[in-house]
Amino acid sequence: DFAKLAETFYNEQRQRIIEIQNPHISSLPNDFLYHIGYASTDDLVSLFSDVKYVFTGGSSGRMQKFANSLKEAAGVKLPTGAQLADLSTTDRYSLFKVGPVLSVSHGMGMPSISILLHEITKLLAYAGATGVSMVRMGTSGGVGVEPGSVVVTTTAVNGSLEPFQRCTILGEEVKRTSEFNDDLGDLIASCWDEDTPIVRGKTMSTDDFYEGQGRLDGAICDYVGKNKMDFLMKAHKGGVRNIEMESLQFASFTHRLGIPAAMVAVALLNRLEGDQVPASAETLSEYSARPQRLLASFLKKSIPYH
Ligand code: R2B
Ligand code: URA
Repeated sequence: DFAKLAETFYNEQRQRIIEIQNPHISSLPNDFLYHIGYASTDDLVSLFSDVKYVFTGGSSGRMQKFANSLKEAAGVKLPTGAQLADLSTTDRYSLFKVGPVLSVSHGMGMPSISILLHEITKLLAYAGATGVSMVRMGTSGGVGVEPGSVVVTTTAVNGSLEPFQRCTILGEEVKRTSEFNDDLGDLIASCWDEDTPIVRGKTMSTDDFYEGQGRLDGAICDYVGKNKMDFLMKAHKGGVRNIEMESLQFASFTHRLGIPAAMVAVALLNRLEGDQVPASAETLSEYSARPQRLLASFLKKSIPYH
């Protein structure tokens, strides 16, 4: 149950500092975190040393709404009339802080979330933050799950269904493991108390929404419906329950640095039944509020363990 698992998890994490694995960094007189608009010589300790969670999702509007919805769970009460400000000084990413939580947008796709992860991680390392966990919340295409289901990822797999990311670095291919932290995933999943389904499973992460995810409705398609279904069924048989575009990068980055991370995404549709995202704006917004409610409930239960 939550209490027992949380006790163990937070005992292990509480003292952990963020270790940047780059020997060159320490010789920089100033490190400009260009895309979020901070520098290592800013007073990052007083701004960010109390951060325990980075909750990140694609769109800035959603992350702002989410930040506002977390005030109660985070035990934060703003003076009447005050509002959370976007702390990013650029318009690439939005960054909101609610007590121990950073609610930050990452844009779409792995290149976008990669830049954010490098800079937010350095920011928190410079700030001296301890015991930080990271969670991506998002939307996805379900594979053999009911639309509206919440999927908490075990392992991210690439578009070839392999449990690692292939990165090209200095012209060479490097493979990085893309596992999430199981305890964090279990803790989060245990907080769902609604009747709609929640599942643990693998997430396939691709560099494209259309051909990369086996859709038949892009502007280019050189395969037929049977090829698509064969592949999706193979993915499903291998344990894949949803498809999106960032978890592989997110898992490989956090795994490499030893930062506990989890990934929570609602399935907007079941890809075994179609490709178009059919639901009304109202349904879509209700679906995408599910990961938010789950994380708010997780946060509320977790605060006493910090
Ligand atoms: C899910 O939704 C977006 C594409 O529609 C992408 O950011 C993702 O991972
Ligand atoms: N996001 C994706 O990447 N794929 C989907 O099918 C839905 C949302």
